Amino acid sequence: MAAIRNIVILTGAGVSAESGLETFRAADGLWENHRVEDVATPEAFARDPELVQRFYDMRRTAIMQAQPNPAHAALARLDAAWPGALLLVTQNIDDLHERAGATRVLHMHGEGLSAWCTACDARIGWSRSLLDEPPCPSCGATALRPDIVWFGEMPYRMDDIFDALREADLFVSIGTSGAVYPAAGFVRQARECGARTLELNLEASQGSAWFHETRLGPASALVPQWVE
Ligand code: BV8
Repeated sequence: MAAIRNIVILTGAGVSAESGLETFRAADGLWENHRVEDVATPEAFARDPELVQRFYDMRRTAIMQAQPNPAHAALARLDAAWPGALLLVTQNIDDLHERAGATRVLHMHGEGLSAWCTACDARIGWSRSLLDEPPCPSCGATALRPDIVWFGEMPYRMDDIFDALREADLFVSIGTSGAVYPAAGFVRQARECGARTLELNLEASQGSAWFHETRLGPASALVPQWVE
């Protein structure tokens, strides 16, 4: 196999499942009988901000109560030891990769522990409720929203991701159903640029056909096995 220098890793909700954070599919994509796609949208926030803020209050609390699992720890070890390029793109809004020690992390769908001031555009580390419409610490406006990429919104740093996919020798997808774009299309882009593609997941995903190799099982077992 050709030498591997540049690695792109994509993680989804499945990598945090064993940390107790519910995946989107596990709840049949439902929260309080709402489809997540109907709550995680700018339209929902405009229509019923209180509902959306409660959704993210719940997510923020769950994130703070969760601990990294062996999959996060193994990826952090790889990140620290890997001499070549490594980009850990996560669709997750939790900070478990960072709390496990990973540094080359890119949150393409935003972060649950961050608030976005739509008045001054500041991103602020935020761990408490936004329900009471607190003023922005930077500009004082009551214009804070969850720093989350909702459906219909452009994910963060797509240029950096596409650059990394073009240079990748290895693309590894961990714990994602391959249901949401543009993340679900990364495997195809990487493969078409010559990367070897590996999927580590509990079950086959919508993108499995695009992977040279798929290993099925829990991330807490598969990821340390692959990293070692
Ligand atoms: C965009 C933040 C364009 C929110 C998220 C029609 C109308 C509108 C839009 C669209 C449409 N059709 C298509 C679209 C595009 C849309 C999309 O793809 N929709 C889907 C539903 C069809 N995408 C977008 O809207 C994106 N933006 O396209 O913008 C644009 C262009 C120009 C200018 C402006 C805009 C934005 C998408 C981002 C949405 N935000 N997250 C929040 O978290 O609250 S997405 C959210 O859902 C997650 O971040 C994640 O990405 C996704 C769920 O996916 P997974 O992470 O894979 O989780 P899931 O539960 O599905 O799967 C878990 C997997 O793990 C399973 O396979 C399971 O087997 C496995 N697993 C479980 N346990 C374990 C395990 N594996 C290992 N070990 C275990 N223990």
